Amino acid sequence: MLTLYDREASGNCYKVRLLLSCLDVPYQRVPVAMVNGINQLDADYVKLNPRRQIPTLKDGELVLWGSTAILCYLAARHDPARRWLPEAPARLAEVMQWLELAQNEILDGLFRARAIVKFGIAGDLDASRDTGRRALAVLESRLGCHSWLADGEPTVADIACFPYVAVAGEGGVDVSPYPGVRRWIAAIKALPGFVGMPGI
Ligand SMILES: N[C@@H](CCC(=O)N[C@@H](CS)C(=O)NCC(=O)O)C(=O)O
Repeated sequence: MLTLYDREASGNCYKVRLLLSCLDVPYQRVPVAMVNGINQLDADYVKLNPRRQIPTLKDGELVLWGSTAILCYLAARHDPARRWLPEAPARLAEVMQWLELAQNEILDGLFRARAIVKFGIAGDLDASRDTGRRALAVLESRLGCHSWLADGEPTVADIACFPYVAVAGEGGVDVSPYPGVRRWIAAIKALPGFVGMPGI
């Protein structure tokens, strides 16, 4: 049985829960508490994840940290048709391109703005909101004329970018000026196996 160390309100953990649900893979959850913006971790957890972050996934002896690595592992391991993580070089690279956006402008912008507003984490709120809007503009450049980020069907790119876009309003960033992004949010919510998180 897979074990996911996570927290309900964490979008990075929710990415993993969403893919696991879409793939219909069973798993157990170990909740990690946060106090004043700091994960409450014991020494055993830090051995699993020296970055002291969540999510962490355990699959037997294999331990993985970082939502991107975990999503790619799960898609490669549990989707033999490789729809969620295509193998063709150009399509794989397109997926990676959006995974990069998810780990840069989306985290530096939408994630951080929400963390500042909702969890009192330190940071520059205006700069984070500006970065978040830049991320939304990049997404809109694709989603204004395509259904999905990397191909004609959903991939881990969509799963990785979705959570902090869907809760952008919690950080004071409005998605209404981005019609392609709004349509894509609705399309993800309609996926078989979709599960939400608080705020979505
Ligand atoms: N790049 C990492 C970011 C993970 C991350 O920032 N996790 C947050 C919770 S959503 C965390 O554990 N923050 C506590 C910390 O960084 O000390 C990923 O995608 O998994």
